[in-house]
Amino acid sequence: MNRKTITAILLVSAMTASAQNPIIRDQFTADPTARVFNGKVYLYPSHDIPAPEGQRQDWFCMADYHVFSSENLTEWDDHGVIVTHNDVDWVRPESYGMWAPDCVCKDGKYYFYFPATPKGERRGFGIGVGISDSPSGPFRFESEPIKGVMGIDPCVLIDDDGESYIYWGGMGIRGAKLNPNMKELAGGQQVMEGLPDGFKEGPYAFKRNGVYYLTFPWVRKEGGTETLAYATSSNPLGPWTFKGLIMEESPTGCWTNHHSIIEYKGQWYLFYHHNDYSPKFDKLRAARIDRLYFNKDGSIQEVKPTLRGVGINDAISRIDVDRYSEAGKDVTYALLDTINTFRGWYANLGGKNGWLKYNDVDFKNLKSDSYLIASVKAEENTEMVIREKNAKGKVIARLKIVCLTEGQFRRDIRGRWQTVTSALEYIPQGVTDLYVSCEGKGAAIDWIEFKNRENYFHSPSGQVSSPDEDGFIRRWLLLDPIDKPNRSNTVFTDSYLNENFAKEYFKGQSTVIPKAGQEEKVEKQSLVWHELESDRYNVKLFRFADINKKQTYGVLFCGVTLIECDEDIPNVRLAAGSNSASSWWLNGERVLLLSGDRRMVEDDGMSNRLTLRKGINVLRCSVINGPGMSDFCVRFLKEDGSPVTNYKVKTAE
Ligand code: FUB
Repeated sequence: MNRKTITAILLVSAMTASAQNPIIRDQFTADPTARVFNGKVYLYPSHDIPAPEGQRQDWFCMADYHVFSSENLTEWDDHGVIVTHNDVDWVRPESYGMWAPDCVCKDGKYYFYFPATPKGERRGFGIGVGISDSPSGPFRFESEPIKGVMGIDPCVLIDDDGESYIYWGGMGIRGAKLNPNMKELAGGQQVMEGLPDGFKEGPYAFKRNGVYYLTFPWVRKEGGTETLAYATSSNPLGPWTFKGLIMEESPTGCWTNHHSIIEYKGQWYLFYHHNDYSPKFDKLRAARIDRLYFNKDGSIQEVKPTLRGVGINDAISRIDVDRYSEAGKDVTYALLDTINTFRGWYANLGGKNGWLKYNDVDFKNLKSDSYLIASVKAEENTEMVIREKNAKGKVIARLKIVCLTEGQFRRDIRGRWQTVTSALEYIPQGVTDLYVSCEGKGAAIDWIEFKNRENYFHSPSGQVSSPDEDGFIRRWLLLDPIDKPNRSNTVFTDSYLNENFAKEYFKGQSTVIPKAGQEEKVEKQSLVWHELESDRYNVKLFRFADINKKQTYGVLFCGVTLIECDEDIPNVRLAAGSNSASSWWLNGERVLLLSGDRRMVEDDGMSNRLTLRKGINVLRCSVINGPGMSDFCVRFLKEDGSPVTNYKVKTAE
């Protein structure tokens, strides 16, 4: 048999983590068939794309299939393209008709069923099979479609006794038994009996508590759009008893719906699609999930589509609160960008009913030293309050939003959107719900994210350390920042710096080796020396000041460290970078000045050739900064540019 092997691209990307609908947020996904394999959920959707030139612009256009998988229904891995319309022998190349697929597992083999337009046909569909040892492929594709089947939307049910049945859409919903090889009909096919009148397609069959369920998209009203409906039977091929709706017509006007139903970790889920990312053209759809419940008598409770979807959102991942689980009646939401709709939505809050709730946020990864950031905008100065659970819940944080008018330029603002941060008043425990309200006239919110403060430093252990493998010196004595109230960095000319770096701010500044905890009086300031080891190659001075609750802007930092060498190391250069200007002294002699308003770049400036003497060498630095972040990195380099690492670093003789 002539078969083709299609190699799946392994794990193309990990999707963003927020738990919300739609679930895939970087491409269109329709007709989502979910299956549970090996404890994970695998998703086999169709892949809608905007029609290229030469193709019908007003119709479905699908060239390939991706496979996705998830363990928590929140993070979805894209395993890449498993097959395109140009890869299968019997499929007409460039036919763009890779409609709703399915995949099942039997005896350790995975069978991927898909409709496509056969060669030689302009329209019409056959149903093909690909076989693999893994749910994400690669699949080997049969060179012929399944004989006797013309139609779309295949679905396969494997019964408890090992017999398999295939269902598909085409002049009603049809079904037939499959041969054990899973690629041929075992006998005749039949139209499924007992289903209501009206257009039907997209069958999805499953068995629960000995009852067969046949679920399907159904147009119940003349001129209407598709609902999801179901029927039951005691026989896999019917006749069926119609039971009712699973989901009403799409509120966003999407003409089609198409679904699958799985039980995963004790909960039933409905996968379906709407046209969230393409509100004006419903042939570009997006897969969604909501919980599904059965009544005691086996009937299915109607599922209301939600923005929130399912899954737990880690508090330290972005939380798109505009995909809320509940909201006050005046809350509205809108796309951030009507061209690139994958940028998502924002929610407008304000007034008495300006509240929303986002459920199931897990705080287990949030540490006590944490804060909140949020993307917001406001028409006038206002405050948003994040509480736990409801309007009376404990306040977690307050977001003060300053009204910024369009055109006002700040680095973190696009138009009037801004990122604001807030300290936390309270940290919830475990999984809980968030309640966001706006206590002003009105404001919009896109997302929030809780952040653990990073560690930038730790206390040194042991008397000595070494430079890191790249030669950067991380152990330092740093003095609390000296007040130098510069409002801008443009003043950092050589003459200004020479004067201000040469100035004696405290006694013994250029001669004494301070001790950790030692105090210095600088005018009215009482400053302390801190001994630390930087977690990074660059020493984050802004963070150092912030952690010690000292001023972060308009400051001068002083640092001292000791370089202990077993022998002279000649012909080395001190290479430093700093934000902003800095001055460097080795053994009392100034060896480098980095002037001007600069960012920290490694090896930004280099000294002349130096000798690191046998024994202790004292390295001092001063870094001056107006507004903004401040840091430095420093190392010694050999003549050939490689780092010098054969010495010890310490902070006490
Ligand atoms: O995705 C193309 C077709 O639209 C599917 O095969 C149908 O079920 C409908 O969703």
